[in-house]
Amino acid sequence: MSRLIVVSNRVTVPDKSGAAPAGGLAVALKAALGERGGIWMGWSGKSSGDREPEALSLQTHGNITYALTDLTDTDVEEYYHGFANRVLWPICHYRLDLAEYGRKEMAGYFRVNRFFAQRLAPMLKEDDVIWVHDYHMIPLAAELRQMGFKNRIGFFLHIPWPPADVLFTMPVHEEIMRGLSRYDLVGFQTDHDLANFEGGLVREGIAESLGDGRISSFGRTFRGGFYPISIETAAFADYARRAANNALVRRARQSIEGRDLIIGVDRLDYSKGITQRIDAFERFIRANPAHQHRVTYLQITPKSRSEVPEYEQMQRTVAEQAGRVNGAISAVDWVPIRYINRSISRPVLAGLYRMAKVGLVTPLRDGMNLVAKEYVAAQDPENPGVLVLSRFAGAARELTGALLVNPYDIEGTAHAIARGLNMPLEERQARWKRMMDHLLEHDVMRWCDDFLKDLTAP
Ligand code: ADQ
Repeated sequence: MSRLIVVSNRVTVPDKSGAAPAGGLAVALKAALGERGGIWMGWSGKSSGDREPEALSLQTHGNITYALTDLTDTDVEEYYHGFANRVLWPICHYRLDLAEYGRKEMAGYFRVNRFFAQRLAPMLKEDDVIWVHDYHMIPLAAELRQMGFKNRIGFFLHIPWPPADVLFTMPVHEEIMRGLSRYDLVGFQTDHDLANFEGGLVREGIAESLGDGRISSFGRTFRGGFYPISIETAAFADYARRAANNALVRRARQSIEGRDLIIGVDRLDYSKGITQRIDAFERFIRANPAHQHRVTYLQITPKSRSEVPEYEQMQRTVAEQAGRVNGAISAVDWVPIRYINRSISRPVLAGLYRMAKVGLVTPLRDGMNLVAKEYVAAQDPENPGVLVLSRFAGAARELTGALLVNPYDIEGTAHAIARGLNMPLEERQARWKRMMDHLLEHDVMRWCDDFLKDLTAP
């Protein structure tokens, strides 16, 4: 079996004990790398200031080598904050209004990808299979091809791919699409993303669909496919079952004093629809006086990308909004919204999901959204909660037992919260079982195997 080389912006390096990393993606990639032996390369997350980064830092655990590089301050600014997070992220999440184009940033993005390719090249063997992850690394295959590498190279995009009219607002859209055509397999989360990609290329007259996922474009034939990412379903369910004994989960249960729990868990990001969700919760409370005093909405939201101005602004907006709603509808003995800006360990998270009667997952746009899948996996089969899910999350294509909502429709979401809290047990069980059966079969290992099987197919 050929070695596997994984390249992604950030790398999950095991701690000194070699313990399994937290998070399904890291677990699945580590398993795939362990089976074949290989390298996981990416950015260390550190800056070398204005000096050229030193040689790769290599750490070997079993048959996996973790290869990390620092980046200069300028690289971090242009490639990461500038182009990846302020152009590609908003565009792929349909936020034309937030994209900030700058020639410097675009050039920095392509330059850093060339740098990654140059650092990776000396480690590559002829029959290595290379799997590149996410929007930070789109031009990597083109760089490697230019250096003469003929290896199988696959790409998986974790975020959505927008329709042509959105994508084409980006000045370098053609270079980006040419970059994707240098892979052998380009994987998206859903059939919608794949259709946007293929449709955009064909509409521009720069590609031909050859059927069966094969696309001919920029002088090459490659394949497109969709591979919905998932979680370690059985392991997560197990965490949740055992979480009843966790001291923090027990204290959380006591503290809600028998009220119904509604939970939201997201990185603080404008794509996640947090402000619309708080509005919907307020609307629900005002429209349903019988639920006043009887529900607690727990929103767990670790800060992310605080260096990017839109995110810094959002931190303030959400905190103010939660404060304002609490000020308006709390009583002396009831605070409806608990808003937490911290990361929570996975076992505790699993226990909190299980306690919640409603899981609110209402992004305005999301590649997949693993929180939706984790919420389902964590439920008690005898008494499962209800998932209220945005139709604009990739997960909505699979989780058909959820109450699907349009997150822009505040009243509709408020109505779904009420429906979830009042849903009879039998209906909850039937909806949950449909989703759980699907997730047990389609877990993250299956996602990884499916992608690699197609990438290595003759
Ligand atoms: P993200 O945008 O980060 O991922 P998501 O899929 O929801 O979004 O994954 C978030 C992960 O972080 C979940 O596993 C969740 O449990 C964890 N998490 C969130 N808040 C937490 C907290 N307070 N404490 C601890 N853990 C927390 C991107 C794309 C998604 C896609 C994934 C994977 O934007 O659409 O599903 O990659 O491909």
